[in-house]
Amino acid sequence: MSRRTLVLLAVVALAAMALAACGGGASTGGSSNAAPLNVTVTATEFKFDPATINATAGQTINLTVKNIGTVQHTWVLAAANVKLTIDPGKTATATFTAPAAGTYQYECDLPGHKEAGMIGQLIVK
Ligand SMILES: [Cu+2]
Repeated sequence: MSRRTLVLLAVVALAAMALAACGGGASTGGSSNAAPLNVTVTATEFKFDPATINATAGQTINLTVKNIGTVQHTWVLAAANVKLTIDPGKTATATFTAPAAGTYQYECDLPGHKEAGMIGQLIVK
């Protein structure tokens, strides 16, 4: 084996290692690389539609809540520290980051509303 061949082999080996390192770095991005989730929830007496939102841990959620009912409602997700208060006929928005994997309840926290059915769940995977 000539000296030139050995040098060539060394260069090829180094290039392969560099590629492997790059590949490893790119794969650590994980779930936070998910595209933002745009979701619109309507609030009426007394429910949210949809009552289930699916997201990925670390995902940015652009939430719009439309109150198409006749009284004021709120949309509260304690796990992400989000609270919106929406007057009838109005729309409110919030942008937040999906928490770690799990199932989290959101609700309208006005007296009696949650009990009447104004709850939903954020399912994070
Ligand atoms: Cu309500």
